[in-house]
Amino acid sequence: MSQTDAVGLTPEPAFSSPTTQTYDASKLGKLEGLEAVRKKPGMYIGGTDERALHHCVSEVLDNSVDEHLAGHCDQIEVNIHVDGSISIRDNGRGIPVDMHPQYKIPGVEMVLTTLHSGGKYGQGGYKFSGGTHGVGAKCVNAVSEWFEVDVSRDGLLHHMEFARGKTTKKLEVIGKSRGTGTKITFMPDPEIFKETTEFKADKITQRLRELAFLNSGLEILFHDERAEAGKPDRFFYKDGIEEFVKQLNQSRETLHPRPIAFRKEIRTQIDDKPIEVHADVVLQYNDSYNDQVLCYTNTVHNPDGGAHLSGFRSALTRAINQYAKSNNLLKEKDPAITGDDVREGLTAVISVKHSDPKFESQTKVKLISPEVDGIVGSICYEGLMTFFDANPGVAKKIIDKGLNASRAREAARKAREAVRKSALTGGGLPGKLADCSDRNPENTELYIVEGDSAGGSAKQGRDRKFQAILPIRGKLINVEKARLDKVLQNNEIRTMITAIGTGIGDGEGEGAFNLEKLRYHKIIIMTDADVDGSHIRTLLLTFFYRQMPQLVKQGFVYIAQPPLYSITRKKRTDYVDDDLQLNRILLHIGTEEVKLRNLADEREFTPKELEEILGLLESLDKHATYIRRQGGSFADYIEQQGPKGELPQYMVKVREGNDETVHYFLTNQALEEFKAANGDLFGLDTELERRKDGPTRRAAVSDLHLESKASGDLLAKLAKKGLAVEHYAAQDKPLFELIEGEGEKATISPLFSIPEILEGVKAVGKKGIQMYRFKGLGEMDAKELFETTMDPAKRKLLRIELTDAVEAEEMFVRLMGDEVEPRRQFIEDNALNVRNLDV
Ligand code: 0RA
Repeated sequence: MSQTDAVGLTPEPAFSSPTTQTYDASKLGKLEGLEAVRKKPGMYIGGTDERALHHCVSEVLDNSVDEHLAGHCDQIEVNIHVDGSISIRDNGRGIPVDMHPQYKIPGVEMVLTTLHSGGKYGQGGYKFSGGTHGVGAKCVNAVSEWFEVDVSRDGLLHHMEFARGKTTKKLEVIGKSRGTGTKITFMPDPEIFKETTEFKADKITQRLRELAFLNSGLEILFHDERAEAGKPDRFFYKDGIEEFVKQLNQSRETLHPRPIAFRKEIRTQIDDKPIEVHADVVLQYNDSYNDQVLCYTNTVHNPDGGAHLSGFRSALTRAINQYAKSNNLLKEKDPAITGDDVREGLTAVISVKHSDPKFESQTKVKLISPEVDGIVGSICYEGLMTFFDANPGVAKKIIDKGLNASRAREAARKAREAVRKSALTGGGLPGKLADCSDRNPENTELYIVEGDSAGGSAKQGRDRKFQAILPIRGKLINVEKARLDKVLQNNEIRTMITAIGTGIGDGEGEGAFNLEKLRYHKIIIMTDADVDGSHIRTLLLTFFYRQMPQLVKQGFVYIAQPPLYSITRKKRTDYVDDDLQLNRILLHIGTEEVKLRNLADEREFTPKELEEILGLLESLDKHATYIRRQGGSFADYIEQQGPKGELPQYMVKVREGNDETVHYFLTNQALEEFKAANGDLFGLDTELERRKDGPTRRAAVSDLHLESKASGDLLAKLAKKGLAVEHYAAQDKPLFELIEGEGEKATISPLFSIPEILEGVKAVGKKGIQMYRFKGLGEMDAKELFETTMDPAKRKLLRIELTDAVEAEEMFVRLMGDEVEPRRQFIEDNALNVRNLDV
């Protein structure tokens, strides 16, 4: 048993090698193909929506993390590429590349294409495994348009390619390698992910940060190559979940500066089967009124808790009451401190690593291994008692907080009762509410609108059959900083609770939350697109999250999305949501206004051809931007085309003092030769190593094989349409003419290069329109407000999804807490909020 103070905790040791396990033929079932995964993606990756898309990244990551847990990997690097694909690289042992004795295919092919479980190459030998026993990567392969793997092993770099789960390029050695590791790159298949195939950087960094917290000593790098160039994000926490707890509490005042940490490793037997359990618990009290306890098993989050949570909770209650009693800190008349009371203001993370964990369901939301309750319970009880004895000042603070909580709980119960009574006796619904006529909650929606003037427009414009309007005024009370009894005295809050109908809180009995009484199945927050609006929206969300969490978790809460711009052209008005859409519309309008003539053959492109060309140029532009950001020039890059039209796969930037030269290489072999001839420059072929300082003459290698393939395809398509590759760079004589207008009045602009086509058309699009940027809801009249934001046929509602407790906590605490700097930083980091900032 080691109970350590936060500062003294040593980094987690790498776990020993996998338990040895003998593999024999009997363990190998029939080889099954991956068609099953494509037919039933729900069964294997949990669906086909955005969540499932990101789940794929987690699946591949889990394999790398398993390598770390087995003690073979301390670095993982994740890159989102400009074409929308993603790669995950680790420095583990590398997937085996030798031939399987029975099936006569390489291990890596077996691991990535066949659904057998366990056995040789099946990763059945891991002591702790977060992944679904290695089925992860093959399922991802099955749902990828293409999938590539690079394995460094035995001094060689091996490469293989797949498409939709089928091998398209057999295993081959494409170069030499130092060290070992695996890199998997995949492009999600739009045939499977019909909603979206676009990776969200914040969803991914969230998981990466969490993994880094849960695996102290593991360094994780992340780079979104689609965004502005810059340093990769680095996640590395020497002190693991202790730093996690500190971060969760970073915007709060804490009761004691150092988190309290316990850890223990246990080997025991269950039904004659040896098991190994490592338990890690860190906790720290803050001055808020909410608790946050996060539970993990083998680095997988268990939102419904389970055995570890119950062991922890009862130990905490027991230890606090025991210490209070034996030190005479409880008075005669004081009520016992309950479990709810000791959790007020508590932040904790429990991380269990278990060699054979049992979960309630496939989704792993709840751990049910019974022995964990006792293991976690005993280390927490003993640890806390030792800590309290050594730190009586902190112990007193914690107990006082518990006593206060217990008194406040009684006050809140009375306040809640009062709200319920006034709702019943006060004639029912609040006067400010304009209710709808339909009484079936499934059909109806409640708009909570900021300000009386927008409220007025909404009342006028709404469809009164199913749309109810509740205007709220001014600043709401900040529920993050006030105790429940105070919150419930606030008028806006009481009105809202009455209108919604469910009551609040998580207790039982009368007045407590009851979902069946929900009066509208859509609760829609509609605020201005400015700082105040975003603040009010966050206050409302915080209130719902704290007091009606089921409402949020079950997806009844929405945010209205008023348009950002209106565009008027030829008397017709369109509404535009964001800058991306604006760009698309400008291009579209431009295409309608111009013709493009190819001077090589004097032929005019048809409008359809022009539209296709612009689409190709937009895609190409992404790759060009990427290469530019890496320090190259796209025109130079294209000029280095090989004899069969192939484009370079590598770029090397050499810097000597202030001089910089850029070299392009068609193949890995050509790169290797250059490396051999310039030995002093190298040892720098990964992003990780590139950042280290080197000799005065330095080189940076960029892997462009994705750009090479994608740009090559795009250029070939453009060439088919008569746009020659050589004309990407500016020429002396004009290549094309952009013609605006008809006959006499037509204006003709000469274009000297291919990229000018895109710019030219966009500029024309801008000319013919009037653009207006909305600032507040009040700027729209009743009809406009209904058409753009409330009409179910046209509006876009953003449903609030709370899949991740950490994310929610972080958002609410940062936005609502006292400290200004984290709030400012958070708003800057979050596109969602930036979109609503009035700039
Ligand atoms: C099967 C067996 C071994 C390692 C792996 C798979 C492995 C898979 C992935 C996926 C991503 N990174 C990975 N790293 C390793 C054991 C290899 C051995 O015993 O050398």
